[in-house]
Amino acid sequence: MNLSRISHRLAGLAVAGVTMAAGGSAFAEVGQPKPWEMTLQESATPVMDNIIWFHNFLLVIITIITLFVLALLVIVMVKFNAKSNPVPSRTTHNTLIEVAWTLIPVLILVAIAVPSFRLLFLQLDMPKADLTVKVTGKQWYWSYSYPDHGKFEFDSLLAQDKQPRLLAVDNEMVVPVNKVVRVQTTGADVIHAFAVPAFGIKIDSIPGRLNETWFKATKTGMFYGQCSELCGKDHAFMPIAVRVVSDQEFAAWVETAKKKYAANPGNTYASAGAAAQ
Ligand SMILES: [Cu+2]
Repeated sequence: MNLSRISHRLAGLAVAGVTMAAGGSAFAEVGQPKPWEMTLQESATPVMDNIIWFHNFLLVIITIITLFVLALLVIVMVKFNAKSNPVPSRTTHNTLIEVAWTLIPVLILVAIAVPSFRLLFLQLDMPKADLTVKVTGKQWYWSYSYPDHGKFEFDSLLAQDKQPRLLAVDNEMVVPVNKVVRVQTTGADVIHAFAVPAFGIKIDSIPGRLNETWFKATKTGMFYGQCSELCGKDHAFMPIAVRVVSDQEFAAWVETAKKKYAANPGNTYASAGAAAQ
């Protein structure tokens, strides 16, 4: 193949790539799954940055260990089978090897434990929160309230006419960017779980209990999650949609939301449901 044909090919591929990117633009966004995605969702918080780093770090270690064990097995099968090694050695002890196979795994476990605990503390040791959002899991939708910003609560239900399919909702949870958001969650009926992959959060919403987690979104945009605890027939149809906006947009949204949800019939339903527990 001569040079001009190669460059022609490359140009063709580039055009195909651009077309695909344009066609898939509805999916090629952060905060939601992509077709043929093999890795974790792109991170939007410091906690998720750490989770991704830890995941990749473990992947390297586990790959090296697996290849090493595979190599040992292959050596044993080839070199020490009955045909090629008819008279087996009667060795029973080897101090150097025994020390090594005790010490090296200990060192590997310590190397895993240190970043693992650091990540756990990062997740569990909540920084000072800039705002609190209370999330209530219900069969089969979520309700959000903002106790720091007045008394309004609204329901968030799957929106069948919106994209992305099965993830879009009618009323999104809205939070400001680069702010520590404390999520307090509970269940009104059965156990649900509030999970947003790009934020690295997943926490059970349990009736009669208030669980807490936090996130600090460093990017604006839409981020989607799903209920992650089997909670009944419409478990798959109670998505979580979080819109991360600038401070000004958030303040404006709070003002509209206060009016919009002031007479929310969902509020009375929600409080009746909570009182019935
Ligand atoms: Cu649920």
